[in-house]
Parts: sequence; structure tokens; C-alpha cells
Amino acid sequence: MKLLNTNLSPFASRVRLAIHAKSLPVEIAPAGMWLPNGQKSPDYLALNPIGKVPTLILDDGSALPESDTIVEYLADAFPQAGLRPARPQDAARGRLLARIFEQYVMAPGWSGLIGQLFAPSRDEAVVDATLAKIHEGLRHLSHFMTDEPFAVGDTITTADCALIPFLTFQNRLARFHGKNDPSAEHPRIAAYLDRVGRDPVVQTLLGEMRDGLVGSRLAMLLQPDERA
Ligand SMILES: N[C@@H](CCC(=O)N[C@@H](CS)C(=O)NCC(=O)O)C(=O)O
Repeated sequence: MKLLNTNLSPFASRVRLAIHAKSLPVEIAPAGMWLPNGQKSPDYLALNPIGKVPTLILDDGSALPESDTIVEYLADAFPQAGLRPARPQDAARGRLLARIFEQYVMAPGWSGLIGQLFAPSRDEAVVDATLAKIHEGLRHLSHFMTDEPFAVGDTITTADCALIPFLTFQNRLARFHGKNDPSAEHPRIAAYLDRVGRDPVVQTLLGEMRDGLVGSRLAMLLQPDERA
């Protein structure tokens, strides 16, 4: 199996966290280097016409796009790895946490913040309105989070694979716009990020995401002390 990857992508990072945390036998290949012209090349689009990263190439050569689907596939393909909690109610809460983030935080929030990255001048009203939606979604997320070591239980599961890269990337977006980390305003989420940030595998992932930004078109998301 081969993951067509870009390190800075929070979506590809979702899959890499699953691979790293469970030492899954999946080769990680740069989407932009493996194929000429990267993810918009005819070859890549033939595999994944959506043209987004990541894509997982299965052993039979077929292509699986979409980070949530890929992680769920890995959980099914390697059941012994424990990517999905064993108890149905725990597995459901894990899916719920990832879904709340995608549906009620990312969907109403990210296009506004990302669009403003490239705007000739920042529209504060758009940024503030977008952040208000993000905070509403984070309040919903917070409601269903617990004080367990990871999102569900004491090991990394599919929910962490979504929440850790997404929350971290979102904090970078808000910082670029001169705002506080959205996660910092939600104590349960802030405590979660603090806890998981001490895990060596998570540290590796966050380092990869940071390094992936260097020299990229999103390099403006690096903090001044990360640019050296
Ligand atoms: N829903 C997709 C989103 C993937 C996505 O948006 N990837 C970005 C990289 S962070 C991308 O490939 N963007 C290029 C584009 O949209 O043309 C997933 O979960 O995998």
C-alpha cells in the first residue's frame, strides 16, 4: 500500500498519524514527486479525479481518496492495530468527534480563513464571522469530549487522527489572522491538545506538518521562530 502524501496537509496528516501510531506497513510517497505535475497531473487525476491529497493506493492498484475513508479502511484492514475502539459506543463517539469537527467546525469555518490567506487585504469582518462559527462548532465538540488521555481511551484512535492535525492547523490559520488559538478558548479541547502533544508520535507528526510548510505556498502559517 502506498499513501500519496503532502506533509503540510492536515488531511494527509490524518492518515499519517494512523500509520505512524500503529506502525502500519504503508509506504508514504510525496504526491507531488511521485507523479509529474503532482496532484493535478493527468496521471493523478486518473487515479483520483477529485485531485486532492491524500490518496491511498491499495495493493491491487486501485485508488482510495478522502482522508476519513482511508483511515476507516486502515482500521478495517488492520483490526489488530486498534485504530477503532472495540466497544460500539466508544467507536461511535470517536466517529462523532471527527464528524462534529468536519461538519460544524471545518465546513462553516475553513474556507473563510483560508480564503483570507490570499486576499489582497484582510477583511476583519469575514475573519471574525468565520471564527464565531468555528467557536460554535468547538463548543459542540467540547461537549462530547472527555478527560481521557486520548480522544477515546488511552491510545490513538481514528478520532485523534482527525482532531490533532485539524485543531493544530486551525490554530495556525487563526494565528496568521492575528487571533488567539481557537482551541485555547475551550478548556477541554485545550487540555486535550496539551495532553496529546506530549506523545512522541504526535510530536513527530506535528514536526512533519511544520516542516512541510517550509518553502510551501502556505509558509505564511509558520510562526516567526519556525522560519529560521
Ligand atoms: N475531503 C478531503 C480534503 C482533502 C484536501 O482538501 N486536500 C488538500 C490539501 S490540504 C488539497 O489537495 N487541495 C488541493 C485542491 O483542493 O485543489 C479529504 O478529507 O481527504
